[in-house]
Amino acid sequence: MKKALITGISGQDGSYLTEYLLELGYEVHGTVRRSSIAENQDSRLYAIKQTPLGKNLYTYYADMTDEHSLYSVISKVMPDEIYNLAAMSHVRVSFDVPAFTIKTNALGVLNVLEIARNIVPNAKIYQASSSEMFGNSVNKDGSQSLLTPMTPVSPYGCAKVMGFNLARHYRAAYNMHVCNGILFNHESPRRGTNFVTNKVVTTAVKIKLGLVNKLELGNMDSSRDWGHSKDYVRAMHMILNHEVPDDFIVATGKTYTVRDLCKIVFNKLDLNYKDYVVQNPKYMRPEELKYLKGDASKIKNTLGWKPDYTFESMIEEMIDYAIKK
Ligand code: F7E
Repeated sequence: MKKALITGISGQDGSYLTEYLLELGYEVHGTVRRSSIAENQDSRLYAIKQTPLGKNLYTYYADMTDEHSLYSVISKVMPDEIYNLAAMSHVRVSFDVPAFTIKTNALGVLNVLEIARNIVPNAKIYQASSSEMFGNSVNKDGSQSLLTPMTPVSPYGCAKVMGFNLARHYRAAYNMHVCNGILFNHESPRRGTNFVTNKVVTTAVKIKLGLVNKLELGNMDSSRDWGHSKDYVRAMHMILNHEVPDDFIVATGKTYTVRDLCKIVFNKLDLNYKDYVVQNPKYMRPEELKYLKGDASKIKNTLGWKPDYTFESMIEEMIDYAIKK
């Protein structure tokens, strides 16, 4: 039985990746951070633990900034594959807690790589890199590719650039199997409701049910390339199991503004977003990443990856889930 270790297993991607790997026959181990609300720590894993495959799932307390805790877990599990997903993942919040973000998202990567180099040098390591690394760089054809300059516009983006470069450095310097997946935005019903897709979906559903009467947003003109987390965790596994360690972009190649998102979600509920959406400066960022549209041709051509979901089918799944909830 192959052993995978997922840092940040309780997040959106961690939970989908857990299901995917358990179904492939892996033993899955993961780190969770202590939170004052016990139920929040592993709520996304609760249902998985109840299934027959749940017996092959193990979780441990650890923190990316606490190298002792990472050392304990890695030396105990001795994983064949490490998926480094743990991060402070909210870009707006990274402006409020910049040092914490850098410690977690950049130095945390160093902790994992350095411990792996000493204990499990042959483990395959996946680093969760992000389209936020590109900042406002756009190629002439209107996309971001592997050659696009990285000019991050947030503490989150700056930290992710460091993690990306550390991953490449450990691959080159120590001949380790370390890969970067540069993932563009990816969503699902399990997305936190403080990210824009699920904020729009859950609030629009509440408006439809008469529970609230407005939706407060920040910048509605920024554009994002939104895919589905389930498709993207499948890509992570493909990237890691390619015979040569390498870097890949995972994206849909389609882009929508936040305004388009509102229009589509409210239309599906027979509502007009203009009647409910108001702007609140509280949700604006000191510097905004304006436009993302990823060029995923390398992963499509080299590994044969393609998404199962469309933007519309993803939004419909999120709306259905919010209504049931
Ligand atoms: O914002 C705008 C906001 O927070 C998307 C993370 O997974 O993807 C994610 O980062 C856009 C931005 O995601 C609100 O200004 C307007 O332009 O959903 P988001 P993000 O910042 O793109 C990347 C790839 C990651 O790696 C990150 O970890 O929506 N926006 N009004 C708003 N955003 C939020 N959250 N809330 C608003 O009220």
